[in-house]
Amino acid sequence: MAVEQTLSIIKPDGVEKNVIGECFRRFEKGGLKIIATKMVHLDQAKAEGFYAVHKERPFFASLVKFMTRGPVVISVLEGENAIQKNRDIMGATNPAEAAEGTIRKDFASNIEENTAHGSDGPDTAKFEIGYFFDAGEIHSR
Ligand code: IDP
Ligand code: MG
Repeated sequence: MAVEQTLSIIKPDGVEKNVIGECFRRFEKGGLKIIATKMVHLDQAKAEGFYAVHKERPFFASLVKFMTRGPVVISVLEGENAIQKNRDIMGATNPAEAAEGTIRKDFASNIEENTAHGSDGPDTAKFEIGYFFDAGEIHSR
């Protein structure tokens, strides 16, 4: 299994619920390393660009409004099989379907305000990491 990097976002609802540390603890306990992190308040253009793949979906405008309502914590996570591992730690998109002990099961309010984002594959991870971080801000170790 290869060492991978993936993009994580603790969404505005997660920051509001004050569970940044709890999410970080779960990443680290799950074998992932935080190799870059920052708190950012996304503006509309930045959020729209990030979710451009969803621009035709009915929930796009609402999603962008949610993602820009307060600060988020954006991180790069590194580890063996990091992309899938992060998605396992987050749980299913819809918290009603998320497994016990996952971030979304424990903290998400609904399918939109679902506390965490994680890249869904190697190409997406590469795009998403580059969308938020310069190479010099990432500390692989
Ligand atoms: P993912 O975050 O689990 O990869 P995606 O299908 O890529 O899920 O959707 C991106 C984000 O869009 C979700 O995390 C969630 O915030 C929002 N979203 C997805 N499906 C719905 C929906 O049916 N209604 C409202 N928001 C949604
Ligand atoms: Mg996705």
